[in-house]
Amino acid sequence: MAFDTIIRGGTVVTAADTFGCDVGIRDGKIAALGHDLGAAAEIIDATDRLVLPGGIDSHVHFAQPSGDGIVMADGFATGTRSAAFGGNTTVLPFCLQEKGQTLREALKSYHALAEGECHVDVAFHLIVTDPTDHVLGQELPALVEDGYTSLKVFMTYEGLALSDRELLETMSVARETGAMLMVHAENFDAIRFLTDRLERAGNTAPRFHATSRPIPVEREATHRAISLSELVDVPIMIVHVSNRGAMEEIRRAQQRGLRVMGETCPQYLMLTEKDLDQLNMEGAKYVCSPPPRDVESQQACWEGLQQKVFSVFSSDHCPFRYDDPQGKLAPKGRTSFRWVPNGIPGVATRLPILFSEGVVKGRIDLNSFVAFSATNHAKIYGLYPRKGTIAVGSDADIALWDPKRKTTIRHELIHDGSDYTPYEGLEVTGWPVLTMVRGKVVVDDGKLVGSKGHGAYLPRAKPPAAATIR
Ligand code: DUC
Ligand code: ZN
Ligand code: ZN
Repeated sequence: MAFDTIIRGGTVVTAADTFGCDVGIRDGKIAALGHDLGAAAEIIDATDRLVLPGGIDSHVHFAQPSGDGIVMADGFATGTRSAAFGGNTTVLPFCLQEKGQTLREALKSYHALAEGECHVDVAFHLIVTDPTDHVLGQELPALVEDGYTSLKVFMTYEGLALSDRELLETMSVARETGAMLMVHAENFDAIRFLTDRLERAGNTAPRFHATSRPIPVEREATHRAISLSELVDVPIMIVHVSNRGAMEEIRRAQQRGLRVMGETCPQYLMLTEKDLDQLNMEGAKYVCSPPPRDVESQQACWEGLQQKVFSVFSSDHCPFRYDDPQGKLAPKGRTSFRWVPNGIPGVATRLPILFSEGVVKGRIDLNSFVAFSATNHAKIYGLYPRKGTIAVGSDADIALWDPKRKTTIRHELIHDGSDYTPYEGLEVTGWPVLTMVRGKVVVDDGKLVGSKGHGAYLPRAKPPAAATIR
């Protein structure tokens, strides 16, 4: 038999092209694209289906420590399972360095949690919170060589935020090692100032989470991150951009020739701060940072995608259960929004939302959908061309989509560890009906057919996008 599997009769879509063709798969890789490919052990009929590169979600959080008494709703088993149901074949969760911990110690614990648990492939970004001389001088350069070729830094949060000096030092190491640097851009002091003032006035309900981190907080930090990266001459990725001000900062930097990239997420296209303003604690379901803004900000994020100011669309899946004292309804969170765990689930809904609201409604074309959902993630984070496209020699990571299927999003379709979806009741057109990871079908027509442990850890190359031009 020439092939293990042939996907027959579908329309293949890459970030560049759309064409009718069969896909021959052997040993987990794409071995041929063409017609009349001959025999295979298994034929998958893709008539009326789109054959897309499996989604790559380069911004998810699984099993991340999130504060006293708070437990993230997904570990690697449920998180990667939900990812597979959403048409994803690779995810990039974060490995958080806790204060006083070495990066190697942090990695050891995340690898132990992921080992044998994953349904889709996984690679780790590092989060540097304690940039000691040892971490920056020795550990980080060695880890980049070992395939951990991206890291995130925070400009806010107690225990996570770096000072400007620390940002510059960390950026310098990213530059010298060729790692991709991701920045969470919000001004810590401004948030603390506003939060204290709101609490003093008794404004503690979840909706004040949005009031405590308004647009200037994000815009200023985005501007500062860009300026600091310009001083060091290092490419950066501004993650989870929520509004026009921050988007325009990135656009201006790009127009000046700086290599500043941007990411936005479904919550900034679909939610607004009104979602946080609900009876009792219901608004806590939508507490994430930066917060959802308003309709004009949604429009700005669409423009950022349409005009390619943003290069990736990620979920920022950061799930907590709602009806749970270890989640959104933690006792302290009832006393103030300050203590409500930050983050919302979304790894399974990212792509159906972008497909329906973007492609079906004519805001972006199908090839851009593939670029935002897979190809650009692979290119920017050192996985291309093994991942992120449909080409001979690439891994057979494929999602079959029914572009016409109408679905009402319900939590029972999500298969994560949370107990709600922020998009409950949203009607979408287009749905991933089969997900294949390295030639093996893991989700077929709403059923999990793969098993834990098929997902592999992926060491990554240095991203060309992060290479310093000397
Ligand atoms: N930043 C993230 O990237 N995810 C969740 C919370 C946060 O602040
Ligand atoms: Zn962040
Ligand atoms: Zn995140």
